[in-house]
Amino acid sequence: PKENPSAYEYTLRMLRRIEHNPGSRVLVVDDSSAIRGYLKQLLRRQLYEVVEAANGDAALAILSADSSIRLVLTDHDMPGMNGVRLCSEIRRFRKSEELAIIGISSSQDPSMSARFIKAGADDFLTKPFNHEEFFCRVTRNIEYVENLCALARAAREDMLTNLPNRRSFFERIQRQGQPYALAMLDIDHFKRINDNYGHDVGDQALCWLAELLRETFGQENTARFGGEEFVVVLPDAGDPWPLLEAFRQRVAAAVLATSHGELQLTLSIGVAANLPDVSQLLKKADAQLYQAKQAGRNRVCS
Ligand code: GH3
Ligand code: MG
Ligand code: MG
Ligand code: MG
Repeated sequence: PKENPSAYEYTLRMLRRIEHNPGSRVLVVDDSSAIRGYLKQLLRRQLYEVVEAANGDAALAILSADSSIRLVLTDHDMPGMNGVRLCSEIRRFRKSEELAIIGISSSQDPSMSARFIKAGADDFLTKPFNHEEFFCRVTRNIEYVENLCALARAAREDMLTNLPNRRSFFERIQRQGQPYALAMLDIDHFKRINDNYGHDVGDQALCWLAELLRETFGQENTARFGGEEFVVVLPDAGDPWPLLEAFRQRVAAAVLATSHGELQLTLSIGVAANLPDVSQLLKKADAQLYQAKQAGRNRVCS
């Protein structure tokens, strides 16, 4: 048994990483263009996309504009802001869960690595370094951040439709405060779709509806609340009924193509607006949804 992963195993890991995280990028910060070029060439061998910055200010500007960067490699001695200071500045707006930082320095100062890590770096490399060490530290740090991002996403999104889930709906309310109105949408006789066409066609119908919700109200204003039940948040004051009625009509008129041929479905919708807290909004919308079902389905009650 081998103690270290072989080159073959590393290549497999690298390909798996690229397959799952095609957009991960690395930012290289160094005042020397020769060193930036050298690091870039090493990183490209591992198939990372590389972005360069010649100083701390440029690095901060790039990071504020590009949230797909997963790793920063930074030098310490640079004109203007040094690398340790840059780490503290980055940590003001990018947590360790979304971005790793590796400090790199040739300084003989034995406290250099501790200073980097106290300022928010995750790891440290002393120049000159050996390629294998560089490779291992970069891979380890990127994998760590990518796993955390994947976990955060799994906790936030429904895995079938990729809409925000119930937890994320309540987090959003906590963050952004009380919405003016909300609607609860439930597919009519959805059980029949499953029974007649199979569960996979039911899944296709849910995905189709999720896409239409996303397109109409915006991903951040929607959530999959339960099986075939969705919630839409309407932040703007104004009568929400016509918006939901238009959506209901659009769904009722649509013919969706599934693996089992063409399919139609209808929605019952309950709407609530202008109440003091979100639990009252949900309660009212739920009661209105019940009314809509009772009154014969395929309608909006408010
Ligand atoms: P109603 O008009 O009263 O809402 O009737 P309904 O059949 O839509 O309601 P009911 O609550 O009886 O059934 C909901 C069904 O949704 C039952 C469940 O199997 C199905 N369901 C829940 N989650 C999923 C899912 O992720 N995929 C599929 N295919 N079906 C699901
Ligand atoms: Mg330097
Ligand atoms: Mg239903
Ligand atoms: Mg239901």
